[in-house]
Amino acid sequence: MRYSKEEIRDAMLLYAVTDRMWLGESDSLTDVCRQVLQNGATFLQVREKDLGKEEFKTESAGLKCLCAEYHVPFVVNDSVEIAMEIDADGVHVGQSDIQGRDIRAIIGPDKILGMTARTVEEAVAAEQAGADYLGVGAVFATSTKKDTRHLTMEELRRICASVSIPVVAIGGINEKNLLELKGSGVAGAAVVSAIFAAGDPGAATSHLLELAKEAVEHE
Ligand code: TZP
Ligand code: MG
Repeated sequence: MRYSKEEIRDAMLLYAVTDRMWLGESDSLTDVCRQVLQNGATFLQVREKDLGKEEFKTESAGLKCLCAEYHVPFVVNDSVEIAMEIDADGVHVGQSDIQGRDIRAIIGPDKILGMTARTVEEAVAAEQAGADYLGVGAVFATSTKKDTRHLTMEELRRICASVSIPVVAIGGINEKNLLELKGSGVAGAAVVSAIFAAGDPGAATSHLLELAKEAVEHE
C-alpha cells in the first residue's frame, strides 16, 4: 500500500470532492484544486458526473499529478478502469459501481479503496470486501447529490462503531454544521459545495480544516 492505514485515516480529516458544476465560468478545476490543496485539504476525489470518459480521464490525470505535488492521496470516483489507467492512488465506488465485482482483486493490494455505505450491513460488507475507508451519508441535506437518503447521527454512530476502518461523513457538510459530527466516531468530513461553491475555496478549505480538527480531535 503506497499510503499506510494510518496515513489514510489521517487523510480523511478534510476530504475534498470535486464538482465543476459549482465553479464560476472562468474558474478552472485544476486552479481551484490547487488552492484547496495549498490550504490544507487532506484528500481529493475527482467526481465529475457530467464529463465524458476521455475528458474525465484527462482531468483525472492532471489532478493526480497535482495531488502528488502536495503528497495528498487522490482517488477517482466510480471508474475503476480510469483509476487504474492513470495510476491514481485509488478509487471510490458506490454500491451501484460494485455490481458483484471484487474491486479489491481488480485494483490489487496497493491502491486505496473507498466505498460508500449507508447502513451497518453495507459498512461491514465493504470492510470485508477490502475497503480502506467508508464514505457515509448524506449526514445533512444536500443538493449536490439528488438520489441520497438523509442519515441520522445515531445511524452514523452505529456505522462508525461497526467497522475498524475510518469513516468519512459526507452530505451537506459546511462551516455551520461540521462540529455537529463531534462524538460520532468519524475520521473526517468530505465536502463538495462548501468548498467548490465558496467565493474563496482556499479560505473555505482552511476554515473547514480547523473545524474538522476540532470535531475529530475530541473523540
Ligand atoms: N454522497 C452523498 S451526499 C454527496 C455525495 C457525493 C454530495 C455531497 O455534496 P455536498 O455539496 O458537500 O453536500
Ligand atoms: Mg458511484
